[in-house]
Amino acid sequence: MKSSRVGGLGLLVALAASSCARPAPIARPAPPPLDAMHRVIPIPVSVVASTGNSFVVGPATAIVVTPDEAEAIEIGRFLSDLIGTAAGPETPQVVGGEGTIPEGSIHLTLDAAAATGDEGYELEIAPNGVVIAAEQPAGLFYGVQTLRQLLPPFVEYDAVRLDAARSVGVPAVTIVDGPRFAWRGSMLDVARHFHSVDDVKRYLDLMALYKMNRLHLHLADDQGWRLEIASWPNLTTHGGSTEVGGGPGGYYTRADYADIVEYARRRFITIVPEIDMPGHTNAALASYAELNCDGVAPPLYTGTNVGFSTLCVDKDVTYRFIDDVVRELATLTPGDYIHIGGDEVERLSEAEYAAFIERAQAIVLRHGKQVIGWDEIAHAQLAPGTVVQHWRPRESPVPAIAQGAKIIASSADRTYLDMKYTPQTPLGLSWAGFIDVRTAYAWDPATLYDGIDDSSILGVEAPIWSETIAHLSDIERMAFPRLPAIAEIAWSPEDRRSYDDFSRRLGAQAPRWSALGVNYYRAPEILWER
Ligand code: NGO
Repeated sequence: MKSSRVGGLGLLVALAASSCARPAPIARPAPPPLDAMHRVIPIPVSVVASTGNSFVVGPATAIVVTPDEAEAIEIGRFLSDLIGTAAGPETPQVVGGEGTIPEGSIHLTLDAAAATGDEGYELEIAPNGVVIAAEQPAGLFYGVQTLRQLLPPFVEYDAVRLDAARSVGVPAVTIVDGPRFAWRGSMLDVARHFHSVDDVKRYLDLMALYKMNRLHLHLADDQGWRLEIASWPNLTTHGGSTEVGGGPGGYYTRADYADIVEYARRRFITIVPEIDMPGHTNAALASYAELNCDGVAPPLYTGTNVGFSTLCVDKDVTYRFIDDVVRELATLTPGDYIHIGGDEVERLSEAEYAAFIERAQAIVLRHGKQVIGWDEIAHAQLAPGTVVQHWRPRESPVPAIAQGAKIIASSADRTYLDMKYTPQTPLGLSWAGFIDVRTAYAWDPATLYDGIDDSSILGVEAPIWSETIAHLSDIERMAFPRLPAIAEIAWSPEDRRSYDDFSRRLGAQAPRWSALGVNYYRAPEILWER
C-alpha cells in the first residue's frame, strides 16, 4: 500500500533525494472556507445573518431607485454596470420609480427616515429582494460597495458578466453600517514621480471599493509642479518638466484636474489638493527667479534630498504668488480644504516659519477654504478649523489638539505606504521602519498617543510618497494589501476589529484583486484564497 511504502524504503529515498536536491516547498494548509459575509472589508458595524435562502442575482434582476433622482440613479448605474451582462451596460435595468417595488429587485432608496447619518446605510438581503436604504447618496454608494463584496469576485472581470447561465446568490443578511471617522483617506505624491490622470482614476476606483472618501494629491514638491496655474504658467512648463531620476515629469491641465475631481465625486471621494510650502518648493523657485531671495533661479532638481528649499518669506511677491495659486486652486476645489504642506523646513528660524504659516493660512481662509498642514504647522497660531496631519512618529499630536485643531492620523510608522513591507521589499523607503500587514492594521488612532480620543481625530490617511514609486503597478504593490487595513481602521468600530479576523477577510480579497488586475503583494503571512 502506498502509505506503508512511503513509511519504509520510500521515505529513505525521499530523504536521500532531499539532501542533494532543493528542499520541497512546505505545503501550506488550504485556507478555511469562508462564508460570503466573511469577505467584507471594512467590517460593518452590525451584521445579522438570516437562516433563509440567498437572493439570486441575474441579468433579469431590476435595480429600482427611489426617489427618481440623478445622484441615486447614478449609483444604480454603478451597480448595474457591475452586474450587467456583456450584452450591454443597461441590463439589469435601472428604473427610477415610486409606487410598488417588483418582487426580486434590488431597491436603492434614499430615505430620511432611515436615520443612517451622512454616510451610513442599511442593507437587507432576503430571498425575494434586496433593499439598500440610506439617508444620503454616499450611504447608498457604500451599501452598494458592501453588496459588491458579497457578490462573487468574477463579476469584476470586464469581459465576464452575468448571463442566463450565470446567476449568483448573495447570502440573506441584515447589515446596519456607518463610518467611525469622517476622513478615510489616502495620498498620492504625484510630484516626485508624475502619475497620469488614468492612474489616479484607477486608484480612485480601488479606494472606492473600501469606502475611502478622501484622495489627497501632493501636487508640488522640489522635483515637480503638477497643476497648471494660468497666472504663473512657467510652474508647469518648466517646473513640471522633470521628476526624480530625470524623467520627463508632466502636469495636469485645469481640464485634467477637473476631470479627476468629477471622477472622484462620482465615487464619493473628495480630492484634497496640496501645494507644499514654504519648503519643498524647488520646482517653483526654478520656474520664477523673483521667488528667490537672491533673485536667481536654481536649476531643476531630480534627486531625493529634503529640507533644502524655501520660498523667500520676506518678499511681497511670495504672498502675491501664494494668493494667485490658492485663488485658482480654490476655484477647482469643491471640497472644504486646501493643504499647504509646511513640513521639513530647515532654512528658516522658528519665528520666520510661524509667521509664514500664519500668512499662508490667512490667504487660504480669504479664498473661502480651510487649511490642512503637516504637523509642524502646530508651531504657528492655528485658526479655528485648521486641521493638522500628524506624520512624525516621535512627535505627539497633543500640542496641535491643545490649539483646538483636529488631527488626521498619518503616523509614518503605521500609515506610510511607501515604507517597505520587509527588508527584502525592492521598492520603497525604510526611514520609519518596515510596515507589514499586522503593523499597518494592529493599532488604533485614539490610543497611539496619550491624551487623545476620537473627538480630536478627524480620521486616518495613508500617504504614498513616490521617490521610488514610478508606475501604477508600483503604487498597487505598495497599497495592496495595506490600504484595506487603513480603510478598516478608519471605518469600523474599534471593538469590531481583530487582526486575525481581518487577515482572513484580507486573504479572501485575492480573487477579486486578480479579477481587477491589481498588482498586490502576496504577504507570506496571509493565507491568500485562490
Ligand atoms: C516625509 C516627507 C516627504 C517624504 C516622505 C517619505 C513628510 C510629510 N515629508 O513625510 O517629503 O517624501 O517622508 O516617506
